[in-house]
Amino acid sequence: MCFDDMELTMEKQTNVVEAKHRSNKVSWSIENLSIPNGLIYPQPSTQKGRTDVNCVTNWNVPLVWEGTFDPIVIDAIYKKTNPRVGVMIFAVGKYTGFLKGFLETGEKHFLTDFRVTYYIFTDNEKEVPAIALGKGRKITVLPVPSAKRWQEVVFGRMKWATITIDKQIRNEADYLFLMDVDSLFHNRIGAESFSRLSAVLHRGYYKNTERANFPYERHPESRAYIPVGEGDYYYTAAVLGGYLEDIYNLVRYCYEQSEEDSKNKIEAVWQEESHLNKYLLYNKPTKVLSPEYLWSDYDAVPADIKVVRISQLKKNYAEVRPNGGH
Ligand code: UD2
Repeated sequence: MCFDDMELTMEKQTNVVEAKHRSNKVSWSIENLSIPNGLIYPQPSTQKGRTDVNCVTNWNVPLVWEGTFDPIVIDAIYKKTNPRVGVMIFAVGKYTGFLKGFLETGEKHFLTDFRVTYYIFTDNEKEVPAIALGKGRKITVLPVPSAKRWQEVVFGRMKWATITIDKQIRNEADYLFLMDVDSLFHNRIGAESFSRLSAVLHRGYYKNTERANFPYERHPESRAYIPVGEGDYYYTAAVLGGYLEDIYNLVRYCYEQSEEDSKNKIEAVWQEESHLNKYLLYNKPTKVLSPEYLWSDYDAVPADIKVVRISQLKKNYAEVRPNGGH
């Protein structure tokens, strides 16, 4: 390698966007794709399948839509290793009012045959409702400070998730989700959502938006900056999942980058979602979930969304957020 090449390689290395303190611990993983003998399910086809949407990314991982998996087969594969699933949800201030609906519908539709712990981060433990939970499922309440601005809460999710994984969750969960609480489950979310790192396409930008128009952070001063001309998709920060250590690397990255911005008095345009989008551009998810995995009651459901699995509720922003506003 000549000197110029070496310089180029070194420059490239310093440009790598990844968690500074990457965890290299081994977490639970899917080891093989075996299923129990005698499982009955329809024969899969090599010719028929979804043709109205793209079911694979250009880095060749699945883009998951209804009709691209068989729930019986995929649940059987993952059920075998019986992962301990954690769901981190924040309910700070008035958002505790969303817990009941989220948990009750989660019990009907979310990984129903799996072990699940809902980690509820809240400033008001008394408002956590008592919900009848299925076998192997529980709630753990984690206190966090109240906030004067909603922006503090959404950024704080990355901070408190990082701290709490280190302190507690690492010993209790194999697979972790981070979800917005102001939503209801309407249909199955199962093992098809599992992968090392699974991210959801934001419903607002998934089919008709040029990447130059994605709401990425465009100020070069911010650590979340993505130049025009780059980008795959725009992902929502409202639903995320992955192996524990992969989620840890992601939340820690977003936390540290937003701290850097804050030292420079910068707040990225879509807060933690902007940092998340930067991370996922350079650390590609191993599965991309269609907007079936987070729709919104504000929007009509188009023909390509055959099943709404979770939908964000309409909310009175002025009423629920400590400082109002959109
Ligand atoms: C968008 C994103 C959200 C986040 C936010 C950041 C979608 C569908 N949602 O949502 O994930 O990236 O923008 O700008 O893309 N929360 C509280 N108390 C508060 C405020 C927020 O507990 O006072 C929690 C709660 O879990 C809530 C979540 O933070 O579900 C996201 O906040 P939001 O729902 O107000 O943000 P929203 O809907 O604009």
